[in-house]
Amino acid sequence: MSQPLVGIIMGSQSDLPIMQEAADVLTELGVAFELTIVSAHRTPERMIEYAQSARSRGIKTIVAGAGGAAHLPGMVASLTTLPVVGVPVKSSNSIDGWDSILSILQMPAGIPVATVALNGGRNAGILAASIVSTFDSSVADRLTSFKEQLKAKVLKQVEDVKGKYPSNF
Ligand code: RP5
Repeated sequence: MSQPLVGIIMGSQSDLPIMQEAADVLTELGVAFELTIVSAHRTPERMIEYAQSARSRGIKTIVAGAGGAAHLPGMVASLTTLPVVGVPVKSSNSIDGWDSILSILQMPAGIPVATVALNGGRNAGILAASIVSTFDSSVADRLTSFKEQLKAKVLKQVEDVKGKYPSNF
């Protein structure tokens, strides 16, 4: 197995369906990752150990997801100089998702967390791959074809609606 470059962590197994989307897109893009559960308030010592050891274990960026009063991404960012991508999760204990969004997004100046949309596991994985692409050109090449596929999909939609609706473009 190749050395994981992205560390995916989450506060609970209940976050897994969302965080699995980060894992899936990293697999599609050929980026090695590790995935585990680290809870900021239930396993604080484990969180400190994870964040402080990540760089020396070869991890280049951490994708951290949590719901409710979601302190995991910010706390991990405070404990490492690696870039941290935060995923607000709309969990069972979440009011409506805003609690998680604001807890992760509104970090005070000095400790940034690159926050994606609510339940944005897939975008978090793509962002992590982009970070890896800054030093791995094969990942950059795969991201280029990934974006080409997105473009081709939309151009196909343009053809699909052409003729059915008026458009001068
Ligand atoms: C957070 O509380 C977790 O990240 C999860 O989103 C939420 C609910 O956790 P469980 O009660 O499902 O373990 O800490």
